[in-house]
Amino acid sequence: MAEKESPDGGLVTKTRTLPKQQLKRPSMFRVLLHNDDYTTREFVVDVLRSIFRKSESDAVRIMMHVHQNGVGIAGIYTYEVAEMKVRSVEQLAARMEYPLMLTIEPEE
Ligand code: TYC
Repeated sequence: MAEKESPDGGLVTKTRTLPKQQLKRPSMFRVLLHNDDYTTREFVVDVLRSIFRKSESDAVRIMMHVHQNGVGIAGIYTYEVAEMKVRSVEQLAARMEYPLMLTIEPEE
């Protein structure tokens, strides 16, 4: 940062936008899947496979975890991607009239 005399005799510090900001890792967010009594197991597995790109065995494991514990992690994404995934699942669930609920929470 260069310092020089300003016309009135005071010191002026020149500033510039540092590229550091752009290089920082983006904040990441967990998409949480919540249990309910009406959404079918098959639908939850399908959603985990199609929207969250899980393998069949991971999808079944996550669905069973949520079924037994009430909540589980569907995936971890930037906020924009997490929001888009939640919206996609909400549309699919609404079409089937399932009350499936998802939430987004910051990692850490
Ligand atoms: N509890 C549901 C049932 O027994 C299955 C289910 C699992 C629903 C996970 C939602 O996020 C969920 N049909």
